Amino acid sequence: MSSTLRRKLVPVALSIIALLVAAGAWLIGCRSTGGNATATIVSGDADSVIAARGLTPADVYAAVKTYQPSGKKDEYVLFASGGHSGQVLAVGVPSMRLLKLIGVFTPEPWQGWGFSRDTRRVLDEGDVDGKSIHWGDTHHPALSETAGDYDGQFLFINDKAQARVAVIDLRDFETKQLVKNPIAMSDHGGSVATPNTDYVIEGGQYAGPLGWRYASLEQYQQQYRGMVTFWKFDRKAGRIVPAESFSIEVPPYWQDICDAGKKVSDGWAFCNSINTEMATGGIEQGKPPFEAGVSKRDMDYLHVIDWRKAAQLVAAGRARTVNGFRVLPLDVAAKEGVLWFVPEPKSPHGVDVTPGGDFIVVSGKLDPHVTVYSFAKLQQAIAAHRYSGKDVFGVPVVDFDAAMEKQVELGLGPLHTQFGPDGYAYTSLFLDSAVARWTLGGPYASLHPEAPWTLVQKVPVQYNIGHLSVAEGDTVSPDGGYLVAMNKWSVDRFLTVGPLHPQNFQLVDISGKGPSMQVLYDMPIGIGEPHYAQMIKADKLKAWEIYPQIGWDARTMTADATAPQAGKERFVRNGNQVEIWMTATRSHFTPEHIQIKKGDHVVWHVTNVETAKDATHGFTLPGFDVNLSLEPGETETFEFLAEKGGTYTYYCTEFCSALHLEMVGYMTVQG
Ligand code: K7E
Ligand code: CUA
Repeated sequence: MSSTLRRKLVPVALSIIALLVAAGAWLIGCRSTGGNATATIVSGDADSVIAARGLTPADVYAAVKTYQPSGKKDEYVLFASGGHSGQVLAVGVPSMRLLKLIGVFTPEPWQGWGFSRDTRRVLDEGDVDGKSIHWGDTHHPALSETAGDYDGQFLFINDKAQARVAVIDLRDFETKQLVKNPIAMSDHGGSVATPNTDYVIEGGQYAGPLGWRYASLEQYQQQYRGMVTFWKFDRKAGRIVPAESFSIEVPPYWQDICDAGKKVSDGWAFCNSINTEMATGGIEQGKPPFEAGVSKRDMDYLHVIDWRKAAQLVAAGRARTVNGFRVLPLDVAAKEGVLWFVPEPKSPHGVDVTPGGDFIVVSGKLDPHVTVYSFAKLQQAIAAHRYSGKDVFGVPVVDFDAAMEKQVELGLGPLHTQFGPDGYAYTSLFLDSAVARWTLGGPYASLHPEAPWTLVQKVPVQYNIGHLSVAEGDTVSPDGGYLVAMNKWSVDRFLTVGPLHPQNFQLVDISGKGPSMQVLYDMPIGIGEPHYAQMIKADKLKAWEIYPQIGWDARTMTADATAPQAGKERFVRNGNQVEIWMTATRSHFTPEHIQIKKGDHVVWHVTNVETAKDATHGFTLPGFDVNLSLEPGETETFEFLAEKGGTYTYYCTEFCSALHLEMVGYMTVQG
């Protein structure tokens, strides 16, 4: 609504309200916040509230579709990237209630994430050249998969800024590992799980000399490179194994998004690229700026990768090492049948494999179409050497028409595509601010009455949608029903909270057929900026309600035999080395007095010995940057050097009981 229009409507709205109040209507209150607030403080029956709030039948439908009666649980959990907050959001769908903000690349004090010795050690695994980096730019979460279906065990997410990947264990929703990519400083095409989570794919973004050593931009074509990394995942250990992982060296084309093949295309990976121009910018020297240089060509290259073949070549010793990491050289990848290119239009962003693995859908930001490639045609073209040539690095370029199945016109700025169970595809339209529903052809054509490869409906979203996520939408058997649009702007949708506006998740009903999509719910998120999300059926998650044993170490996911236990609390001094074993229960710590001396080095363990669900205790030692979250059974450790004398009160930071304020102790440092 324009502000002029708003100014005109406010007095009108106010006089209507005055009329209703004067008439003794049930409207007993309203707020005005610049003209677009509807009265909410109304009493009476449902019909009265609907009338007073001016709700349309569509509004009422949206309300009853999303409302969860108190105590009722959601059907899906959306794991959404928290963008440059470095965190992950877990959101219940369809209620869009925020369940948890999982600390990943950034310290998060409520969870004690980064404020104990061992959580800090995990964060430190992401150090870059010995420097602590305590934030990340999270883009693409990936749930672990078994036979192409989300299995609810692990979640992976990348940090675009530093090319790192995190492993989150979904038994306790905590981050267990960070790995820093040893050969690249930025990533984007990840995280993507292969259909059995043998590998987690991390494609690069901005090219650089491998290992980010120095090389002049004059040497861009000779020295700069892209990469696609395959991190080996050990499901039993719940860890990525860098020694069994490898990268493929690729040209400095700025790889963008990757997806893994599935079913018929299992064993393959597909990545966009955006800078086959190899533009190097330099606007300040009168050269074309990156935005012009990078989007000069009509076509960039979809990278087609046979990763099983790459793994075989690496195992056979064909890799070289960069920073101790195995890298399959570009010339080997090009010659030995690992890497092909297919032209893709125009400033591509988004590559998504259909549930059967049979088509690869690519969007070009500057092309109103999505381009659909057939995996079968691609294979035939490769087998028959139907190439339009080679790129300057010797990589064969598959003839566009030989691999292309269809181009479907959808609208302006198509980005990402997801799939439903019914042969529908959903593509975000960034410039149109809309979600397009369209029909797949080929083996999916019989699933819907409309013509194949046809736009069915565009539903407006607010505004500038990036990714979208359909329930189980990245699996071999999507659920559909709900779609979440992740929008970059919200401009006029929410109360103003300063110039940094909330970002907006919108829940879209896709349960019907044909042109029946409807926006159900707006959810501002308190952090940003979201990129991708995956939505899993809630009953696939087998999260623990409580740790299995007292003295549980959430980093190793085992009981720690040396952890403090009730009745065995102690204080041990060895010269100026002090070690403390403390327990927490409602509503006291044992011990309550800690007396140390200036110059002591202290190692302090605390176990929450509770066995009741949700009986979490906090522990803070003020002035020492220590804040623990001790879930029932959990043990944590912190260390510090007592550099000066003083008196400190440690206390429980969770309001755990009526006598929570009394859950406290004194640490005196003599000296
Ligand atoms: Cu934001 Cu997938 Cu990083 Cu598109 S990406 S929006
Ligand atoms: Cu324990 Cu408050």
